[in-house]
Amino acid sequence: MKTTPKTMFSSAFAEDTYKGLTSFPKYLLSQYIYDEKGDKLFQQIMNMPEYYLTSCEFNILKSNAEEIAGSIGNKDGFDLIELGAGDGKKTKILLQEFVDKQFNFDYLPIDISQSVLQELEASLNREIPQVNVRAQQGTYFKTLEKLSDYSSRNKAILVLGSNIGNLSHEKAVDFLANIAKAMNEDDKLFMGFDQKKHPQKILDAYNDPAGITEAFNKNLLVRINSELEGNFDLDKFLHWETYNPETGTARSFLVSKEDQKVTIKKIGLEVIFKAWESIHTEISQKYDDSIVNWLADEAGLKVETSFGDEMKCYKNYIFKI
Ligand code: AVI
Repeated sequence: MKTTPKTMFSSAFAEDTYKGLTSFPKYLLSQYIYDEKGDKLFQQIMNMPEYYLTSCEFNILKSNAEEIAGSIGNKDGFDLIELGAGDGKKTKILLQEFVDKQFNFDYLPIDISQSVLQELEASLNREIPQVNVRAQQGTYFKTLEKLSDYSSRNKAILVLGSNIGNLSHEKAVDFLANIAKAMNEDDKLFMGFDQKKHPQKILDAYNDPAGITEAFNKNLLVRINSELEGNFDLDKFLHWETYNPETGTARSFLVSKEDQKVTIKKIGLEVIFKAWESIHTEISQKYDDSIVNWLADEAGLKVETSFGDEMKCYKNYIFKI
């Protein structure tokens, strides 16, 4: 493998790719899956029958909209801040409920993707024009640091889709602690956590026969090819999913089917793969009440209440400080 001086990296993506592919074992960061194509593939994943997370959370919101809106909304006026807003399909249930209840609120969706925010704003203008939208583009962590610049009143913070599951427990505690720091006494955090369940159901959700999840995972290689002048041959890698029921961690890999050498020109790297060597690409953590309570405790949050679906697949928790 060639080594490269650190100063030549043109972006965080270039530097993280270099670090990940020169480590042992090799890894890439799942956050880089999400460019325009990655966003579209994730939309498709959310509509797959195997990816139960979306419909479970949708059903929880639908069945409990009134109680949830009453618990997280504030009659004196508040900002509803959503981290990782996506297409807002599930959030619209709550937005409609707040509008019906005549709460005085602004909706602040935050997402890394500007195009996702534009589409969300346009669809809200069409569907629920009464909602005052103040979209913010940015990463979770950066936006949380500056939250007091955007919002000076009571806050309800939403993180849906079990997005926290893509973080290790250590990073999840940091994330929750950062949210807790931004919260005042009357503020609420409403967050989705995918639950431990039959391991086969989890494996099926992350390994669909149509190959959408495979394309989503391989989008990391597509991006390296196009943005860093790499020459990964996608067909020479296998999408592989594992689930450990002891820890509740689903892990995604790309596995090299043969001995091969890949060149990534822009970071001056030649990567040697032995046959069946892996690149770890993503974790999707599954939870139970004791893990969620432990994370909350570590981060200085308290669970106020939770809402589950009938199949016990998924839960949304309300936290306060
Ligand atoms: C965004 N995140 C919560 C998804 C998940 O379930 O971990 C990303 C995903 N990866 C494969 N399928 C969906």
